[in-house]
Amino acid sequence: MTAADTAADGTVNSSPALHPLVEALAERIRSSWRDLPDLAPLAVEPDLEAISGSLDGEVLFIRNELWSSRGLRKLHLETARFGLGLQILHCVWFPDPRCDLPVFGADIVASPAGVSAAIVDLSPVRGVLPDSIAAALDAREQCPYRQRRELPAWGAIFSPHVLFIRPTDAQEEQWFVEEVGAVLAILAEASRSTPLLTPDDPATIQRWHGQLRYCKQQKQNDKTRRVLEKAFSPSWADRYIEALLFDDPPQP
Ligand code: BLA
Repeated sequence: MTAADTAADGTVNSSPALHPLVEALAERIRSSWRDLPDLAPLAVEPDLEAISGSLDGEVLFIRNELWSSRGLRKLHLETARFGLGLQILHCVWFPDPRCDLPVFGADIVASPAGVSAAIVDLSPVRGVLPDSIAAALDAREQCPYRQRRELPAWGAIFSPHVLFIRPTDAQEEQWFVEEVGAVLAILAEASRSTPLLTPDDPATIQRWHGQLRYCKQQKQNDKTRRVLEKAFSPSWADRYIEALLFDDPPQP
């Protein structure tokens, strides 16, 4: 147990409770990667895997889980609490550029005032989504969420199927979890059957450039950087973003 696990009033808090939506979505994501082909843990620098401390008198922690599987080079799930009750679920599945697959991304921002942002997308890395994936996304039933949100300018990387909402009740939160599960099932299925091209194939190189652009655009989200800078420091935030969240994909 570390000092961070004991609150000022002496109560012990070894695993701070996460918002039910963050917890439920994290579980759904873990169960989605469990039966992917060739699933293997991905090495992560030990000081970036589990991070704990305190901020605003609250326990602060980050948990990072990283895997790879056939056709997907980096499956990343981060669950975190950053002080003043701010909780984040951040998840990106980066494809192997040899495989014609989109990037899966999801983010949840929750605070004591409620969930302000819930987003999920399969984002194209060559202009458009593969036809079979677009058709599968189109075939889903639409849920009548009450509050849809506008994307920021850097969000031009997202597909026309992006879902960006502020869930207004437990029902909508449940729809969102189901929807992420369905999107991941579409990607998981495609990752089993999509052929792997050679590293020097022009299509591989094009998709690698698409992932570089995805990371570049995500790094323009100042809201993420600001939270990390306040909880840690500007240089720590920079390393975390550049080395873990949106590190440039290695050349195929
Ligand atoms: C917004 N992201 C936010 C916000 C915060 C964070 C505080 C503002 C909340 C709001 O607008 O309601 C913070 N997000 C974080 C932090 C991490 C994080 C600290 O992931 C740490 C890891 N962001 C992503 C991914 C997507 C994403 C993968 O990391 C989408 C696939 C999207 N977050 C995203 C978008 C916004 C957002 C679109 C709204 C930005 C805006 O409106 O300007």
